[in-house]
Amino acid sequence: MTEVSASTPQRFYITTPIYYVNARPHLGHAYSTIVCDALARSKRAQGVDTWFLTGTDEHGQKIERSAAQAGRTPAEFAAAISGEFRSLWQRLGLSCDDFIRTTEPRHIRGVQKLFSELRDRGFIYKGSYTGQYCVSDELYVDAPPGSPCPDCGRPTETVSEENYFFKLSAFERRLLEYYEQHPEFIQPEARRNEVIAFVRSGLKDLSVSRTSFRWGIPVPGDEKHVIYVWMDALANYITALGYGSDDPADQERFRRFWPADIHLIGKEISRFHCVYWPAFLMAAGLPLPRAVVANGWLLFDKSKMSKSVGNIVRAETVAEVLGTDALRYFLLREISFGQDGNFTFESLLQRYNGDLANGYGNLVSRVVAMVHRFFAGSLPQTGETGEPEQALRAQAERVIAEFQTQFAAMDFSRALETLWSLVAATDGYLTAAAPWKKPADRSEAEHHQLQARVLSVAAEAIRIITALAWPIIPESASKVWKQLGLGDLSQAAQQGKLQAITWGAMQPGTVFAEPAPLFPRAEKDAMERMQNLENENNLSAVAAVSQATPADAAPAPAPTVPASPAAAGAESASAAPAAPAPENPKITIDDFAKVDLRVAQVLVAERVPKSDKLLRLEVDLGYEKRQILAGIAQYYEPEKLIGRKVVIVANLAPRKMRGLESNGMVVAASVGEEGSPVLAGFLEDVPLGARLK
Ligand code: ME8
Repeated sequence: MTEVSASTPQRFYITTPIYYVNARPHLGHAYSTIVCDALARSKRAQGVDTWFLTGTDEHGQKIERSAAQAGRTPAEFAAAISGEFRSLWQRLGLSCDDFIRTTEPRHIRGVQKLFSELRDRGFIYKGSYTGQYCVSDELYVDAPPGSPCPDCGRPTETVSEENYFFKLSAFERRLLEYYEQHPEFIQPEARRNEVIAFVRSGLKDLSVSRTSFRWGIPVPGDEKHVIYVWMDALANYITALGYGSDDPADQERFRRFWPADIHLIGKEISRFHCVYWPAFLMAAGLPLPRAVVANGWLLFDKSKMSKSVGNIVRAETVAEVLGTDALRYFLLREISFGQDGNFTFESLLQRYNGDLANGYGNLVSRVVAMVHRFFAGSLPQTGETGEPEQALRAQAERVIAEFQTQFAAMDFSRALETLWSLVAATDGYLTAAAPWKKPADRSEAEHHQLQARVLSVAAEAIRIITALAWPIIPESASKVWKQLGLGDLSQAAQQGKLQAITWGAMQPGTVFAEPAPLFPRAEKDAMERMQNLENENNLSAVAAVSQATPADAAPAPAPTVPASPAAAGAESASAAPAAPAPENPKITIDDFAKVDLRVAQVLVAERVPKSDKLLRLEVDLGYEKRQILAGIAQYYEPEKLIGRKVVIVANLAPRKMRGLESNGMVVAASVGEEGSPVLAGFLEDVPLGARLK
């Protein structure tokens, strides 16, 4: 990537995509947000006035439908999931300066102003649209009826509506010129080429309003229309700063930080950010962002980690078992930024144990322990140095320069590889000098001198590694800084006190704090614990989404109900029916026949130790007995289930939870606001093993 240098070295504005609230956050969302957090921290550490924005994208047909499926109003549903994003970012210690929700009045006001501005300037006109629309991607698709969406492959729907159109076609040439003159605008190169090819193939005017549903921001003055969700969403980057506000403080923030330095996004939304967004801004007469940088996809089991594929891993799981820094380090070190990368629990543990526990963590604890043991915790004078010390210093100076260049170019994996070469070199230096053992032919005084030299030099190298690693592993780096007797690293970094990292700043006499564990070695059970947490979560995910109430959500900075009467009307008009109609795509009888549903009788039912959700059942199918784990412990007393006939999915692949294998799944209706499970049963007597078809 090309380093994005800010318009003035004094300020830096970075944004994540705002995430849809149709599903709960997973590692893919955490990845983009962690990358932004690391960049924002690094800028702040250099003394740059930094603004880091994230948030949630809450309008549109997709959210309206997800809410209906969960039996909630869109406003309630959006508040609950948005709250989950916000509290996860807090739990992961992400340093965002603002979190915008598109249902906030400040955003609604700004979007309406942008729409009016574009209409007043003659770039929006009324027409009608008949064509295909993909609800999942909220994308107009230029293809005949019945065509699948070219992006996600799902069926498109035919819409025929009176719409407002944006004159996108008028910007074709200007966009191409802009890409030409600003090669750093779209990164990496592969995305740039795709976008240029798309624009060269010709741009049609874009429909920017919808009339067939209500969950959106009303078009000012024509409120049967809601504004197209992508125009609504993209505008967050300016409305969060204060665009559309009369408050002088907001106007000042907007002047200070716009245009953005980096819009960080996932590669699948490049077109929206690199074509539509700059065209809207050009039409509104606003400056364009300096760079749109796309991360690749995090893959799990070989496909893009996503809720709809059902292959997600949650950031909370990794954070709970290995800590947030382990997650941050892994994502930035393992994935070559800009490309797709695999997530596996095996590689996570390998990196954790290899680089963090045995590498950096072990180095720090050895040096800190020896300073306590041999010098009562007070850093000794270095004294005279020789060739090994000079070599280590030269390497440290090389690493500082290379790391900073690679990090600024967003080549995080190489930057960390470079930095960890200094961990290895310091380790090697320590091992070669072996300050912990005195050879018989060395005098006490000479040995003491060697210990002083080696430990003070190693401590200096650790200081440098730690200062550079802070944006990536802030929690652990802060702990190390304290152990080195240097005080509060986060504060120092946030105040821009790490601007020049040079060799030789450790002062003799500095009093070290007590050693504290950094990265305890992860044993075999760590993997199982993570897998168990994921499996249990999958079991309870559906119920939890429908159980979550706005009260669970972290408080939003502003009220969540739309401010304008029209928007409030839209909200009540879209209140969900009690039993929402299913809207899954149709399947054939052959598809259904693949599911082997059978009658079984519960022989044993008991709680699974240390789990408040799981029951362990032994069931009899007539032709065999088997063990099934069911996430119903909060709803059924185990004793009352014994002898009961239930329906099970008999051909579900076995999986392990809490170390126990589950062979099948018990079928239940998900009922009411709570999504409580109610087990399927029969009025007539049925033999065990009978198939449901
Ligand atoms: O697209 N690998 O929201 P979204 C890497 N609301 N990154 C991933 C990922 C994965 N497997 N899965 C998700 C939207 N992401 C719109 C954006 S912006 C004005 C509106 C990250 O909830 C990645 O950054 O589908 C991706 O672009 C974003 O989450 C998509 O989040």
